[in-house]
Amino acid sequence: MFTIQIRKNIGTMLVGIFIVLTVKAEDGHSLWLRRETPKPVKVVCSNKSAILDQAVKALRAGWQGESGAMIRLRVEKDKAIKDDGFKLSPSEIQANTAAGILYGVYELLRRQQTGQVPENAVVNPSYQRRILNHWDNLDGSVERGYAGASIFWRGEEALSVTAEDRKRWEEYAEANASIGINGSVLNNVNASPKILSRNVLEKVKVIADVLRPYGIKTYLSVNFASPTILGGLKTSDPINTEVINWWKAKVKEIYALVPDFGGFLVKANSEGQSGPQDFGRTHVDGANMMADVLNPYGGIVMWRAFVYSPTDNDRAKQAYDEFMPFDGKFRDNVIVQVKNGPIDFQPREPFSPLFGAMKKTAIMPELQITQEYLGHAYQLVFLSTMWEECLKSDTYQEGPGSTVAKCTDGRIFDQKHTAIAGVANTGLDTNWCGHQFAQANWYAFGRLAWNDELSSEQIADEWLKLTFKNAEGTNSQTDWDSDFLQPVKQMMMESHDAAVDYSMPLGLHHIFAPHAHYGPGPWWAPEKMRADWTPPYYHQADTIGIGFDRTQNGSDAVGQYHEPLASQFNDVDKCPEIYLLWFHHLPWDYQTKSGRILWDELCYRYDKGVRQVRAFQKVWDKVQHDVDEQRFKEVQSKLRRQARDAQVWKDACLLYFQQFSRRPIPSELERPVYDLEFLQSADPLSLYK
Ligand code: GCW
Repeated sequence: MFTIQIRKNIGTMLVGIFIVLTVKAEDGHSLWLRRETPKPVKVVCSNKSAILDQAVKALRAGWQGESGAMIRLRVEKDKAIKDDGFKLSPSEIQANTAAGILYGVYELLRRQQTGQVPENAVVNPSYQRRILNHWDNLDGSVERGYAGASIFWRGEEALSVTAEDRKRWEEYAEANASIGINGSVLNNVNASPKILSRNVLEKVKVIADVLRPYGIKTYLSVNFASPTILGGLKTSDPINTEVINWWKAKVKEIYALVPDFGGFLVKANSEGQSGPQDFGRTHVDGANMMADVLNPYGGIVMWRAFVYSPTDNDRAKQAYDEFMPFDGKFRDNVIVQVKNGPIDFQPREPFSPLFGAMKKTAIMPELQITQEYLGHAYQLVFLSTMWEECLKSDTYQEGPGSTVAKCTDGRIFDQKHTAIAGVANTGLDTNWCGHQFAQANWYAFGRLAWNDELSSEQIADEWLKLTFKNAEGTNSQTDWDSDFLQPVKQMMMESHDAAVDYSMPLGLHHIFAPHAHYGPGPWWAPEKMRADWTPPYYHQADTIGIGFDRTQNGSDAVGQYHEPLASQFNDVDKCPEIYLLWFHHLPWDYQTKSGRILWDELCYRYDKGVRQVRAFQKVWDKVQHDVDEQRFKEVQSKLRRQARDAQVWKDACLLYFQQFSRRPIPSELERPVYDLEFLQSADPLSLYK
């Protein structure tokens, strides 16, 4: 009887162990770092440091190469290796820096996991600084965040750090390191001056200490009026000696806590934020003052060019008009941070004309990973194709081939620092990003920041393999490539164009319902509202036509582009159709490339976008057997909502614009299902849940 009891217990234990081993939850928390059981590997490392320890640990935890193989990690300078790049061979990773070794390790593991043949290679980063900008507020909220509260902050009064915080920051840091991200700005560009108060800085130090072993530098966004608001000075005038001394003391205090602190990110004289202009000074005065203060410590200033004011000047022209006269006047540790497009992270914009035009100023592109204008965490939109489109756009500034990438990554202009920023989409949600597929955008940002020539297709391919291959509870691996990888990759590749089509096709932009920037609001124009904060300013629809005239006869925004682009954008026959209504106001019966008149083409595009999302639903349902249950259901449910909301976009825009075009929706297309009155009175965020 005794033996029987023991047997029973062992039986129960075995069942228990079995369950623990097999049901590791696929909730998305492990991101693209889901791990197979590693094979043994011998690691020989030339030096010792916190970052190298991390590299060794990662290699052991993820090794999928030959069992018992030996890998040497060697920090030794080599001319072919740039910055924190590395040299890979089957048995060795060499780098100039410890961080380079860490990136080499992750590259090797990625190649193993995605089935790439490990080849000898020197792999160098495109940008030196590859930075996430967190729009996280000290109270724990995240501006334009859709994945839960801040991973860094939960109130000025709650600055304690728990073991759980540390664990999450470590996971966050490892995820970043694995894709080459090496900087984090910990707080919102709409910066609370309190970020620089002593007790908050002490927490910054703790965070920086956690991120450092993963090669990540810490940066802060600062409020230009801090000397007044925090320091009690009468002014924050950048040429005032007391103000300069205040910044000097503050920067000294920061470096005492965080010796490798990266520098400041500044949103000045933009959307109500204080800046040097409040004191009769210029962006140059403000940025250079901070740059001089940071310089002795090796810190940099990232000064944003996102500026526009309620003038008659076309909003799309303002950043260029304001910043071009300053070219060559900034210190060499100032980098001007420029959003990808001239307006504001719209679903599709032409590249900002500042890229390549400021030839004596370091410029860094700012991309938005969080999907403020592209469906929040409700919609599956792979942003890599949009960023690739921007980075590969030819500015012609230094002859053909002067792409945005080349103009900013140091290949064309000799600049001391190169950098790229992405506005993060992380939060406390278990899966970090709200939507399982939004993780792909974080991943893609890191990969493009590392290599701005990578194709989105390769990025999607890698991400899908790392994120979904051998998903828990699935076993149909035989045709995984053709059954899962190919169709899902294609869906990702088409998803941005689809979102543009069902929301703002043919160059339309900023026709959102206000504030939330989620649903349609082309009609929204309250009296006394600043015109450039209302959609009619951007679409300009009337009974004659639609679109913003930015030609030479209009606002002449085309004139900010280098030839041949200026002429190309100016000429309606040559303007790429994706930017048609961005640059032109055209009659409803204008003949588009398809042979259809503009109104009909608009109807077709909206309809196409909606149909594509319906097709995405089918693609996803078909791969059910290749995805674990939780992630399958989550994505399935979000795609349903995306399909409903795409329909709302189509109906709202077509029925609204139809009042001007006075033409029928082509009879072969699906009819609207919502009434315009209903959509106009609805709250776009709560309506379609
Ligand atoms: O995209 C707009 C957002 C603001 C944001 C601003 C900016 C942080 O609507 O929420 O503020 O741009 O980039 O500064």
